[in-house]
Amino acid sequence: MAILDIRVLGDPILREQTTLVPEITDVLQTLIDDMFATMHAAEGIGLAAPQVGRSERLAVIQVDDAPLVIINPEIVSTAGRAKAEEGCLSIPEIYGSVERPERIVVRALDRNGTPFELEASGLLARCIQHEVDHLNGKLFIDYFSLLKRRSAAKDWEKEVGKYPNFIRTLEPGAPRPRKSRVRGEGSSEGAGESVDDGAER
Ligand code: K1U
Ligand code: ZN
Repeated sequence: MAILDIRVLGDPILREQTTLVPEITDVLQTLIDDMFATMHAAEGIGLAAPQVGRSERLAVIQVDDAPLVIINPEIVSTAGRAKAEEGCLSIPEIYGSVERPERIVVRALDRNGTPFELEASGLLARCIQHEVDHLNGKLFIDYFSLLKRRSAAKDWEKEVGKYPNFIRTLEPGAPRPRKSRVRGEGSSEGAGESVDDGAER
């Protein structure tokens, strides 16, 4: 299995729409295996194809012991609202609270091409929505208030230089540094640039 490079904020692929997967091939199975290996190496709980430079409508998720593959996913119903902190493997060191539906039903194909429907709540529901957003070119920072986006943009300016050509190369076995969180709504900071990757939203 290969550990793939992760594209970070500024790479245009993160803002592109994905393409429906027309058939399950051996090449796709290898991509799925590599995406799981990459997600685990990055200590994430999800990873969508655009984050590894691919345009297939596909994501892998592992919130608990059960790995989940969603191919051509559709969120068919939602209920409730919940706010919780999120991070993104494509925007390292930036965190923030996002309000989303608390419960969802997702319809997708599994890695064998078999259709399924899954009811999810809590962190699993949040992660599925975050990954489906990736497949639509949307990022969790898009939900931030203007003030918070500006603050996150300042923080990202300090980080982005670590990723030449917007590529994050993972070193196998190396622990991921954890530090700052995005400041809250009440922060006095925030008069900087917006989190600008050139995308129109
Ligand atoms: O798609 C990604 O960028 C992966 C992302 C998924 C995700 C995390 C948190 C909420 C929703 C979706 C991550 O795995 S970020 C790293 C992480 O493990 C994490 C960060 C904050 C809270 C919980 C987990
Ligand atoms: Zn993400």
